[in-house]
Amino acid sequence: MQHRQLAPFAPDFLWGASTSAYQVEGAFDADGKGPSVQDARTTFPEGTTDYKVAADHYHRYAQDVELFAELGLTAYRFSVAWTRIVPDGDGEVNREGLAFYHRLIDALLERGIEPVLTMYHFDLPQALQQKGGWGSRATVEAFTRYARILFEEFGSKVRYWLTINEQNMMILHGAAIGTAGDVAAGDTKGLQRALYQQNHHMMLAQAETMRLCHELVPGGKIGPAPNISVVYPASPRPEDILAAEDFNAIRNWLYLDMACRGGYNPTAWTWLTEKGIAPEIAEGDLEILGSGRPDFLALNYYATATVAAPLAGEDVGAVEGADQQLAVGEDGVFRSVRNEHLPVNAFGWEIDPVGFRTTLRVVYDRYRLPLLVTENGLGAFDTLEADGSVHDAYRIEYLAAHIGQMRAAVSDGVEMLGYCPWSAIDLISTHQGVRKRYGFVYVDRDEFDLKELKRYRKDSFFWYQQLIKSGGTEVTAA
Ligand code: BGP
Repeated sequence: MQHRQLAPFAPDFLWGASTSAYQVEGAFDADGKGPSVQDARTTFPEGTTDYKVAADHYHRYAQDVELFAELGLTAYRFSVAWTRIVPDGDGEVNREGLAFYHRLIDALLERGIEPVLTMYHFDLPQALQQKGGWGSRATVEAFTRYARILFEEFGSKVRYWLTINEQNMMILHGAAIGTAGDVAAGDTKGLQRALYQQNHHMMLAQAETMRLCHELVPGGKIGPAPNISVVYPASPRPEDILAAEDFNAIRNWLYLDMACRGGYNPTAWTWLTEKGIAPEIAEGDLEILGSGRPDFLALNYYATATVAAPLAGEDVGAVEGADQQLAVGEDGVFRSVRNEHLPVNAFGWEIDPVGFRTTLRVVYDRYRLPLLVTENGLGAFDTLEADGSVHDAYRIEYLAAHIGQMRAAVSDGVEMLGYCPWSAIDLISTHQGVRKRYGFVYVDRDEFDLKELKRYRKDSFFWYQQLIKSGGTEVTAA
């Protein structure tokens, strides 16, 4: 649909940016913090850094918040490291960890920046992982207890809460993200069965947490934060369309149906049972799953996926794909294909701004809840010039195109709460090191040479600053 005139963004639309604790904070063992699964990782892709220092935001948060204020952010989406609050996941509470997030949140509030708090972003306490991680029901209890601590501690300051970041990607791509634990070593079917049991437990934890938020935080709003993008059929062939619907159910609706409707998506459930990888559902689980409801839906969007129906008996490749955006295949269900209509970035991820509009519309149509974009952005190799500038016209072009399509979605009738692109500041990628940068602010360090970790404003910083000032109406490419 072409609009004769585009609708404006609401005056209270949240213009934000995102980070996650383990990718930005560093200070991996400071002030009583316990190790997370990311700290316990012993292998990293060749030539890439670990997360020990990251962007050192833990020590430099005050300076970083100043930069966010100068950028004009009205929201900042960050995650709390569970291991700073409860170092072993279910034991003693670490006051120093709580104090750090109080300082951060207070600094944001003083500058009129709305904190958007993710409770868990890929960094399960290693002590819980050693006791079975999400495969164990005890982790549901540990998470709910941790959630209660956060609500009681920060409930008077934080209005927007996110439960679990990209639960669907932890299930579909856990090995690449570093969250799959030992199950990654198992056979394919055993691996999938273990992962979907973990998934079931995370769903329980999420439902309990959403219920708890409404009980403990007056006026608090909470939602899930999966990675959602519509799946296209490779052709108008009916079999391809069915394959796309199947992958839509497995990739997207399984997660959102559970969060919003409290039950398993029927297509996804049929696939799970037929394949023999359905989770065990204990007595009372369905009541718990039905008892939590989100107030909004957060979603991370990078690009769409495109799939075809597999040929009879075709081996469609590994179920565990290379990373979040490089799609997987499922024997007898779908095969991923490259979409020739879309360009790709330097890391092979397709770029699809129109797919962003479609995704927002489809999700809003299905669930009728306001949407908050909690990630979207371009990973690229940036160059710091001798004069301290960083010319990232490619990032401006990417963001401008996506914000333009988001405005079209608003004009289509989608209720949008805000937009928090990835990332506020350079940080460490999930598995491609610091060289894959997303930030508005450049952090001067290499994979193994930390230099001085000085901050520099990129061209995209000044561009986003202007855009925010204009209320999102000045969406111009570089
Ligand atoms: C999302 C994650 C983020 C982030 C982003 C970019 O899946 O929620 O943590 O890293 O993707 O991915 P990458 O770092 O792999 O480029």
